[in-house]
Amino acid sequence: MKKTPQVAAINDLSGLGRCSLTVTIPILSVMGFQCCPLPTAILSNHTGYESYLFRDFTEHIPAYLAEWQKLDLDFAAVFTGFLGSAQQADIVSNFIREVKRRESETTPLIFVDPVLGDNGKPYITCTPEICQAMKKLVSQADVITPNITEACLLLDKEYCGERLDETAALKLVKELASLGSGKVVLTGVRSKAGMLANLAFDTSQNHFYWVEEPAVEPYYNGAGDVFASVLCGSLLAGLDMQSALEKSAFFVYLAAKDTAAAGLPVREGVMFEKYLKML
Ligand code: PXL
Repeated sequence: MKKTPQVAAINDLSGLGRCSLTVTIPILSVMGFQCCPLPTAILSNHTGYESYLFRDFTEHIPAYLAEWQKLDLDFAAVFTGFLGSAQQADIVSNFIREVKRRESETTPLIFVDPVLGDNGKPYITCTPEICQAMKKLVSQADVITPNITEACLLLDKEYCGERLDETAALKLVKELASLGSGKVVLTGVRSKAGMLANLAFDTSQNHFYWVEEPAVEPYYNGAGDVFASVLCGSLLAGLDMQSALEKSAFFVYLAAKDTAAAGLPVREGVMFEKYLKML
């Protein structure tokens, strides 16, 4: 019998606020993957709340990975998100190199969500050193999924706002592609009034993809993590980029619409649970 494909999910564990591992684990699981978490940090709740406990997990990661390396692991993908320290980038980068080196039936997908900030500002724990270190992971990725804030941080550019037309968005994704990842997905583009676009550029095919959904206001914390998790699962399941983008954007749209209708606090994230079965 074939075993369930494993995905190493390298991200923080935030107890409240639906983001990172608490989003990626259920989504990848329902899509048929065994999600193997490596926590980068442990938080009581994400950094969008006024107060939270934050414990960086860096010092434990080498020993954690050493245990994994004793086991016969064969990851179908490595999914990375929020880093707890700049040092983690080196450790995770070595782990990715190791996963790529292993003999396997299929080439592992290296999926890097460069979680650094939103709305023009870095998250409070994302120091300039972490922003720099994230470039290393981006250069090893097959797919990256920055929002516009993260795109500007990765490119050392001044924040250009969320409203971009197709020409400006294409220019930005091509610049991001020059950082080394094969496929660049740019999320959260305000394309025209009332619409939210997610787009992608595939370097090897020189192809540009564009998917739009009605924008749901407000924009919920962790919505990017939901989008990236569905996209990763969809690409792993063999969907082409256009279909994978459509599936991920539609899923976030439906769940966010429900969350807005229920009038739930933005910081609690997207109420996606009841939609999981459609994945
Ligand atoms: O959703 C991005 C994210 C991930 N992890 C932590 C965060 C945030 C956004 O605020 O605080 C800990």
